[in-house]
Amino acid sequence: MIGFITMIGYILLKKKWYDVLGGTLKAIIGMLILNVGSSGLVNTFRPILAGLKGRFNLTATVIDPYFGQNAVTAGVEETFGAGFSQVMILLLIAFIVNILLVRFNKITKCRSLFTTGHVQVQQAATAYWLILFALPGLWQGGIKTVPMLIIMAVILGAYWAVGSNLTVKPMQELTDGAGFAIAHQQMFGIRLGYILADKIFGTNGGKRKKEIKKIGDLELPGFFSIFNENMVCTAILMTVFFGIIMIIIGRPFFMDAEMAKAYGFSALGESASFVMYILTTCLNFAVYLAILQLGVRTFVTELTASFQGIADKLLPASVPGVDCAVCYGFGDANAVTFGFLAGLTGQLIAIIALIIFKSPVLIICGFVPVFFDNATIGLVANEKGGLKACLCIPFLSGLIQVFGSALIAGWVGMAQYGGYLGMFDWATVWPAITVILKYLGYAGVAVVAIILLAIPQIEYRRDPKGYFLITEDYEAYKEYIASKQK
Ligand code: ASC
Repeated sequence: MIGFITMIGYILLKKKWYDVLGGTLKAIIGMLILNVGSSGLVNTFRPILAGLKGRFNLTATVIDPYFGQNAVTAGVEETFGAGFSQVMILLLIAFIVNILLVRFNKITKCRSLFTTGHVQVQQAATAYWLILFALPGLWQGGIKTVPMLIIMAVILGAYWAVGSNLTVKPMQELTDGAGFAIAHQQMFGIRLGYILADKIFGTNGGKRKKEIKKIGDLELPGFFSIFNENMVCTAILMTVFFGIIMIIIGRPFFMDAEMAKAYGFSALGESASFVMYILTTCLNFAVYLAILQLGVRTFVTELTASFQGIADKLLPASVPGVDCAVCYGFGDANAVTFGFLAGLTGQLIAIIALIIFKSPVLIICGFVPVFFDNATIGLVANEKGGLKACLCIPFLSGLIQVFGSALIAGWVGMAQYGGYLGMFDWATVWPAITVILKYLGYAGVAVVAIILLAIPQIEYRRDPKGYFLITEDYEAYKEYIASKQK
């Protein structure tokens, strides 16, 4: 998808054929490098967190996009006998809704296109279940499923367009106008974190005189100065955190071939050292993060430069919405690690609370929500409100991810299939959408669509002059903001 968009963009810009080829290849290779990094992280650390469930024999729901997708597939098949193909049709129609909303952005004010394919699949699957749970009357079977898919697609497509649009401003500020938005699973979370960081910890939109101490500004004394180096910092903190978790899970679990197969890690040999196993596993965190950032650097410039062609000719004043990991190449690299650890702390406390209060649904943290949501939110929070914001806001997000997911997964019956998507927006925005649909029925569809589509209108009205300028010419936008503040 990224390669295709880059190619179309460069062709529209009338670049020479070899520039089109070179740029397209670089975009694709960069994306593949990014995938090596992010799937390395996911494949190495997801089994460890999920392993807590296997080790302690818990009946628990893992909040994780992949577990969530399996749960939905199993559940939809059992309940409706419907296959996954419907989910793919839903995805396609929702994507068309997103394109139309951006194409007519003079009216809709939506400026960004969702391009993150694997996330679209996960979200289409989860939205399919949530909406069908709320409006079971939609289900007719056969050809009559078309109206149902269209109704679902309007909601999902509006969420994609409106959500990614919310991240335009935070991302332009973080990246100094790199020209992309986030199309992922915590888009409302990013904007909320941005607003809270600014209002509570920052300058409140320039109204408060305050020097923001970002993580990069901290001058750490002596020994601590090694934490200024992103790779070292990540390696030490991750070894401590995951080391403790791996020790709690214990050596026998990691040697168990059956568990290794069930959770997808490579089993520890009879004579291998557990200490070395822990060390190499944990140090790999820094490795994958470095790979991921290299991938981002490789493709971002190609994608955003070529997207200019699409923005000029096909979708005016728009930017591409990309994977959240793309922003990890910007801002303070250590904010990624701190945001993650604060979020993990929040999640663990929330899980302990579920146990203490004997919640009928128990949650196990999944690596993807706990890392990718909170690292992203932490990065944005650090930029607006400094270190304190980078710790407090992801912490809060960690609590919300667990409580929100426990409520919705228990309510809609996904918990019994062992997984729920669990990312920030899917523990907040989507439960709210489900409640509205459940209690207002078909009128709820209109209510949800109106609320979603009103959001960019409100943002536009607050700054009609800067709203499109921020994507079209960031340097001019900065001058405009500076002149406004004088
Ligand atoms: C997700 C998901 C992943 C990661 C990845 C982050 O939601 O399914 O594999 O986040 O996109 O780079």
